[in-house]
Amino acid sequence: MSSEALRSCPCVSRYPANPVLTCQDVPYDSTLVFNAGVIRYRGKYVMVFRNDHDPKPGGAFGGTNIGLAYSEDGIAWQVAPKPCLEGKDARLAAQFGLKEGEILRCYDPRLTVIEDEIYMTFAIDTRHGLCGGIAKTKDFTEFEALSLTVPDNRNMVLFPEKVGGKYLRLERPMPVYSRGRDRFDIWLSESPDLVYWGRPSLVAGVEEFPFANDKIGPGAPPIKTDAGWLVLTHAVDLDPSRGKNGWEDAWKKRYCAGMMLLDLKDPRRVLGVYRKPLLAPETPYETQEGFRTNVIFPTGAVLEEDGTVKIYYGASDTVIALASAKVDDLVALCLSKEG
Ligand code: BMA
Repeated sequence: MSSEALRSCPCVSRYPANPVLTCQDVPYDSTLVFNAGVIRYRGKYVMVFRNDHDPKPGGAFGGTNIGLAYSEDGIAWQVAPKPCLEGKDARLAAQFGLKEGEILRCYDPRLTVIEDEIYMTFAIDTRHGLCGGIAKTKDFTEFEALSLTVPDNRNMVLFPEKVGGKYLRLERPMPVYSRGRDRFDIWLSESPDLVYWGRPSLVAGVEEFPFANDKIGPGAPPIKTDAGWLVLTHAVDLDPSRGKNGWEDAWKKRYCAGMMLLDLKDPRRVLGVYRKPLLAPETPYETQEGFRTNVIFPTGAVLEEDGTVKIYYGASDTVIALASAKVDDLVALCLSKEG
């Protein structure tokens, strides 16, 4: 695929004063603040976000942790004084049944409330591969680790309620050995208890998203609508001719936000995929100013009572931005043949 210009869907509006969170808002060591899980819980908005700090030459970072922030309106955020999860925490490794020092970092958190309990899913880089973790928390000070995938799997999101008596998650394994290169798709598995997961099914392949040629992955946890489960995704196209971009020597990918609608009773069944990007990188904070430019990575979505969906996304792996759209428009686009 060539680097043709991609445009965001006219149904979505960016918050004019974006970004809503940057490293300047963080009262501890922080360089890049991005990829945030967001819920509305007991009258407040709660956010967990990826925080990379201590930049090294060549684009690496000395540390990554998960930060925590609260908001009254989902727009103005107050960051808690300390990160809420450090991957190097020996207790966390032990809870997952891993040796001390095995976890290198935790990142890209998503939040879901199920039956009034808070669950966080996140990527875990270990010395022996990249896994997905699920943990439960009451107050973001203590986490109870519930489940760890085998490598390589990440971008896990939980459905906010059981379907057919089972907990469900979307996930994105990375079958490099068998697929030969990045060619990654969205899968679903189910669980009786959030600990044991099985009965995996392929939900959508990258080829279903015409503007992607590389990989797709679940973005925010599914939103329940009358018409089906609305799922925001990321969708990536790769162009080998792309070169220097942002702070990195070379960056050949472009991440857009996409979306699809899954059947309410049988979410393994796709009712429709929107065939164009929901959000494509367009603004300076998405295309020019960041560490790794041309990245829109949606990880949080909150459905408001008036039918507006607040969409939180990492922009350029550097800041957190907000966009909004009407849920009915998003559903209609997933079901339309447009594009
Ligand atoms: C993915 C993850 C995300 C990141 C994205 C774009 O593979 O590492 O954390 O936002 O790439 O760089």
